[in-house]
Amino acid sequence: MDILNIRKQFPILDQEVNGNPLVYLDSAATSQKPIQVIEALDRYYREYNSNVHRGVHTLGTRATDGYEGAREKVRKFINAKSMQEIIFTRGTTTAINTVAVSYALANLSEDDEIVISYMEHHSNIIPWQQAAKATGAVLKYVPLQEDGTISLDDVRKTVTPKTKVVSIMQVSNVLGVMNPIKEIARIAHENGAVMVVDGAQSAPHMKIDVQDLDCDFFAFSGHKMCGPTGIGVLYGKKSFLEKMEPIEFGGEMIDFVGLQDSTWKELPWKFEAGTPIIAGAIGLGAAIDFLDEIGLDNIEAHEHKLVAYALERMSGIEGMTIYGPQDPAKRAGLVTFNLGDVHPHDAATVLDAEGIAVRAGHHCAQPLMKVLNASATARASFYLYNTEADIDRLVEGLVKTKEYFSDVF
Ligand code: 7TS
Repeated sequence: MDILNIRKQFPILDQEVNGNPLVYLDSAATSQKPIQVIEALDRYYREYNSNVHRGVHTLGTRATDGYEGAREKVRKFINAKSMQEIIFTRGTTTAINTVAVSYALANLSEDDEIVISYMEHHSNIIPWQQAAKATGAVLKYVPLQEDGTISLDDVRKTVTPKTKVVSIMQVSNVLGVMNPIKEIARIAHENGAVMVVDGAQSAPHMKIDVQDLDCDFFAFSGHKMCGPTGIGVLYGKKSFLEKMEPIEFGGEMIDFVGLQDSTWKELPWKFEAGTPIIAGAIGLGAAIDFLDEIGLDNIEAHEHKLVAYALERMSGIEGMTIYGPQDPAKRAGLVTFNLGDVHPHDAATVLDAEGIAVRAGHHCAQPLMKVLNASATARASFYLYNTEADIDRLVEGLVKTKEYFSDVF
């Protein structure tokens, strides 16, 4: 991978922040956008902005082709069988909420179980809490091992024939852990449950094959994979989606409308009420083209090298606590840490003064923070445009942070 050439395609990276060259280490929150995506959005608005699926005029046809063409790119990107299984949503959060409302409310009742894990993002906790409250189902958590990983033995102990839904993240946004989704899906299916995957932190960074994973639903966000904000995807197996009711109603999703009753369009449009996220989908399509050209395997290998280097360099700083597995082979491209008793917000503020962007806080994973016994942590997350030099700058910044707060060491 020619990183310098890749970096040139991200105009935002070429700037100074607080008098220092920007080091962007917050891609797990949202990734930067390459010029190809920015230009695709620009072209859409300048040349063929129009509503889709209606009218016969030329711009409308071009917009429809762009929107539906993006759906086909997504289908191929995750190897879904049919474009009917690809629903555009606002992001991972909306995708998981759709399953929790449309599938869980209709299919779960008292004493049924929903199984998630302690490492989940709030977006994969609260929709299930709400579904449990509404149906009387019990929400259960798979515990974590000492190093933050999930053991399949624990999954086998937690998932029972009463379990109707298992919903687990593929990659943790805090621990960097990669979960064995294929094996977890097998356990879910052996017990008659559906498998939902939160792919927000995996789809941008590794090859996804939903047929190989044999998951029933898979959710991800465009903005974490070089695409625009406001667009995401819910993949669902057609056999489930066909039986599910829409959660939003109105224009675009209907077939016939009567005074008292209406019928829905076929998949996937019955789940896309109202004017859809046209520019977002077109931008996501451009992001997929960009990522495909570089190759997800290359991106994953690059991030693996970066995380191994970061773990080695950062663990050399005295007072550093790194959360999650210390073995780089078990991790995706992010490192969550605390530096002695320095509050992570203070550490992030000192780093920001050096032009280094990291995230600090609970990372939308409060139950996990409890398990880690930390009220907050700082996180450096990597993507295809980061380099070892970025990590050197981070380490220098952390050494400065330590000096600055030397009274707490
Ligand atoms: N699931 C995981 C694993 C995530 O990391 C995130 C966002 C979401 C779901 C929600 O995605 P959204 O696009 O619908 O908002 N994670 C983060 C993060 O780690 N820092 O900022 C957002």
